[in-house]
Amino acid sequence: MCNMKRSLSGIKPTGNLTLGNYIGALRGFKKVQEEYESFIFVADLHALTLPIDPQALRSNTKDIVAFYLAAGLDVNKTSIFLQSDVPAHSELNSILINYLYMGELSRMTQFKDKSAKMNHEAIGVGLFAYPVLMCADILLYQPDIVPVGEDQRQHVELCRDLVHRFNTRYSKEIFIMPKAVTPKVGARIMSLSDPTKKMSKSDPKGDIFLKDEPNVIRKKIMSAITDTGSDIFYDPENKPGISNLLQIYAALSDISIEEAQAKFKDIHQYGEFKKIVADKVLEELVPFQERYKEFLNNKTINDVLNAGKDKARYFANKTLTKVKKTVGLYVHE
Ligand code: AQP
Repeated sequence: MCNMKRSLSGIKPTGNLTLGNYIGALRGFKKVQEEYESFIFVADLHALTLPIDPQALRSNTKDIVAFYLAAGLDVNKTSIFLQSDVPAHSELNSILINYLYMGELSRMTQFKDKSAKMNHEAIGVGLFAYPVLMCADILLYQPDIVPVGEDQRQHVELCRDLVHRFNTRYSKEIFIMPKAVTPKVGARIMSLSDPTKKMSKSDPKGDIFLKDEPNVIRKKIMSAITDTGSDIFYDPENKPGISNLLQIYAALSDISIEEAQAKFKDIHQYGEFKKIVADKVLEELVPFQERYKEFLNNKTINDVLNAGKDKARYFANKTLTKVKKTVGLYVHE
């Protein structure tokens, strides 16, 4: 058995993946698998928390697997699987839902943001309880780290509270304490049309989609909202648009914001700056898109998912059994 530390993360197939998903999550998964035994899943059950067309859900799911492979996930290092292929996620969810509180769940930013746009009477229970399922997703694999973008940090913090509560209640280390790991640069990519808002696949205004044609990506960057000045420096409060583009450039160049800023100190035209940012985005995304198309059209996806499912079920069932015994459920052969 492998003694490496473990990592777990996932993406929900609610729409076309964005540059935010790429920089905040996907891009980091490849690095993580070099140091951690890695589990990466498609959070398809989470996608049901808001109404979604079944056909779109299926094709988004396949897309994400192809994106994982295109991002360089190696099936010998990372188990890639579907959440719905591992029944233990739903089973652990049924247990953990009794260990989290209404007050905690109602304070989650994602729930508040998404439900604010809805008629109170029609807010789905699944949307409210989303973080419980996310706790189950994480804890089944006993990961040391959970690589996510900044918006998911709060859910991982809630999971940490749950681990503390659960382990204390049963006076045993049933769950290992997971830690959210966000990228140093690019943990919250903002919308290009409103850089005070997160770039989000379910609110697609101002998004760069990973499937956008290169000319569309360039056009979107060239018309990104900025302020009226002409100097390039990082000031998210007063220059959110320029700061967002700097962040994108720095993240894709694997340099700090300060280094990116220094690079542009002699440029005093936003147009010239945007062109360099667009070149950088395309340099990264064009080969990525080619690999994605190859994976989407060959037959490896099902094999990858079958192998991932077997490994995930093995680990998940071990944890589930341990939890069932701990809480007093009668486990028998
Ligand atoms: N704008 C972003 N910047 C950096 N990271 C981001 N992530 C999402 N948006 C950004 C990270 O991508 C991973 C997958 O996210 P998810 O699909 O689980 O859902 P989410 O966090 O709610 O992301 P979206 O794109 O906004 O989805 P919808 O619109 O469906 O709710 C996570 O690690 C997330 O932090």
